[in-house]
Amino acid sequence: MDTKITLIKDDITTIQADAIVNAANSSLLGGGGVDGAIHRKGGSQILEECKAIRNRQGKCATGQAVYTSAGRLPAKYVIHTVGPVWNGGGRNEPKLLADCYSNSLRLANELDVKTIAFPNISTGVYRFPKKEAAEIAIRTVRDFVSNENRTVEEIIFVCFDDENYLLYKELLKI
Ligand code: AR6
Repeated sequence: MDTKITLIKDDITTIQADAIVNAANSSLLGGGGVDGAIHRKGGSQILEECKAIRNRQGKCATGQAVYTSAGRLPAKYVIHTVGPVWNGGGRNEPKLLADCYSNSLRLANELDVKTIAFPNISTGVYRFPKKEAAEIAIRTVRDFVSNENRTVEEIIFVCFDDENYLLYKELLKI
């Protein structure tokens, strides 16, 4: 399949994709940053579904992904993934960040998702260096598209801050 990889600078809660990805924490119960915006604008339905997941499986481990509906957001699903907290890079952070992208895309395939939007996972409160995070995100998404993808036709990187947007623009050469 010919999958498009695109870039925009926007608020991910406004994106009309089949799935948007949330940079959650392992509690799945909300927080600040993009997580706060998704729960605030999406309404209580998302939190109710997150609580049901907690009751079923407990916390969500770093690098893993789960999904809920998107409540009042224009998307169909929210895929919640837990990025690593940056602790200097020696605690498997790069692999765990790559896992966030590949596990979210695997879930997207299971859900028959055609368009998916990613925020810049771990590059806010979790302090992952932005350039390294962008390189990992792009490499992992491209690998997935070449090797595993069945359903996704467009992957959108949604940057919120100028620094990330310019980094992605440079790395994607678009
Ligand atoms: N749309 C798109 N991107 C956004 C938005 C938005 N509305 N708001 C922020 N960003 P962060 P993390 C960008 O801190 O580092 C939460 O409290 C932001 O510019 O949201 O993975 C969770 O509950 C940054 O580039 O997530 C966790 O506890 C990127 O989203 C913790 O933060 C990620 O920043 C997760 O930290």
